[in-house]
Amino acid sequence: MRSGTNTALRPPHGGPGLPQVRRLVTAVPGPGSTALARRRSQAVARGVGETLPVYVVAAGGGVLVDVDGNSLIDFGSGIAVTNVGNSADSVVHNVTDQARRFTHTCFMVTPYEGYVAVCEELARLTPGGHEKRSVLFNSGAEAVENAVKIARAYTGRSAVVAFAHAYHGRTNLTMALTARSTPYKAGFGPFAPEIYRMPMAYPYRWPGGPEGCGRQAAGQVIDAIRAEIGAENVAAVIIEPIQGEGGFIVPGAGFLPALAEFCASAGIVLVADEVQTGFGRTGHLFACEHEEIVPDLIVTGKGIAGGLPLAAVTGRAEVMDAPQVGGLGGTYGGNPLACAAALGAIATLEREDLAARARLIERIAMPRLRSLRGRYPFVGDVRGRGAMLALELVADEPPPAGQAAPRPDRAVAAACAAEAHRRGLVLLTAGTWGNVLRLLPPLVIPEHLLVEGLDVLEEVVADIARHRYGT
Ligand code: PLZ
Repeated sequence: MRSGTNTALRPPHGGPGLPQVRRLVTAVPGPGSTALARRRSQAVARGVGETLPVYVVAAGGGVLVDVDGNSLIDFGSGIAVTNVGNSADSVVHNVTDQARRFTHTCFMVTPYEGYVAVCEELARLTPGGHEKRSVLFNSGAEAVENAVKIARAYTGRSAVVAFAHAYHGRTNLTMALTARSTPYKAGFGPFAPEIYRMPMAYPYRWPGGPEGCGRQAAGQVIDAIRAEIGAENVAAVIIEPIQGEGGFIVPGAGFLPALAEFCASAGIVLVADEVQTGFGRTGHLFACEHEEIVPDLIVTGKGIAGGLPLAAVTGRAEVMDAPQVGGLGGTYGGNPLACAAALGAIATLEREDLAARARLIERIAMPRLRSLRGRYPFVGDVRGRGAMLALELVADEPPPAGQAAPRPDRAVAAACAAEAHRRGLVLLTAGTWGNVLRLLPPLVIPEHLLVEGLDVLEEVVADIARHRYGT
């Protein structure tokens, strides 16, 4: 063991048995993490960002324990991955058991049951009673790319429509689909062609106000697709039913149903990217269910496998079966350990009705977030569903001419996140302008820790208000 790792402070295990407490025994980051950060800087490429440089040695329930013995409240779930909690018992059991049997064969060489079982579960759980097929991958980005391949193969068309504020990944095609330049795209072009970006139904910033936003935005998008691309040239419309990295934007009511209807009438494959919203996160198993839309293809990842790398494309059998034999795949896609983890995570989600837990988290957190908006003018908007909630922070001044909302304030969001980190709360930011604080706790977070995390957030917002605005 190299310097900086104090083994005496390491809990023997993570998982739900870890003490569910916020406990700071050093500054955050402490000396052990700081030593590891020095090693990192000499070994890891600087392009890989980091939110909070504490080095984790164990995690479970609603806490992350670092190398210095600090126990932090987790409002990030590793970016919406550990919905069932870190090292959940069912996941650990299934993965351990599978690791003892075999770790890899490649499903394209000699298959195994776990892959088939995960695809059966996806067919059962995703929206729509139609016949479905699935294909498994290693990451959300890889799955999104393959959804586009499948839609193009099925339609024989090439254009793909994506939206303002979208995030779909960091590979070449998914960078093209992703809206934000820095840090995701700057310097990495040229990007894949035939991607068209349309406005998003963003209620808080919609010029005509939130009420008409969904309907008006859908009208604009459909007109623009017809006039500028030609609906008959469009293979796929891809959308996050609640935008994630773009700032937890819940589309104005009616936007998704209108898009779904248009796609169906124009023979366009509607792809829902539920990589961040899926598996109970928003209070339903999938966010499409809130507006009762049934996408042709649904892309999942993150929460599917309790922390192991797995992602999928699931959809209508006739669409999914369009690519030729051998046209889809990859060495590791649907790796046996990841499939075993997914079967454990899915069983836990259902057995413990974690979608209902997400709704409970919303019921506890939302009123407190709303009261922050009532008290502090720089808290501009409060939004989200289930355990995917956010505060959009803005300048304490009127909206610029012609705009519906004040200027985004990235600095105040960064200050709040940094202060939360110092107090032992792992809190992430998001948004095209980096001005959104997002809450993504594991769905299994104990209620007392959720409340304590919200207390910390409230204290932080109050202190920042005092320092910046003297209120
Ligand atoms: N689609 C909707 O949220 C990943 C990315 C963080 P991968 N979001 C977190 C970062 O900075 O890289 C995401 C998503 C949606 C696709 C993806 C991509 O999933 O598993 O990261 O490839």
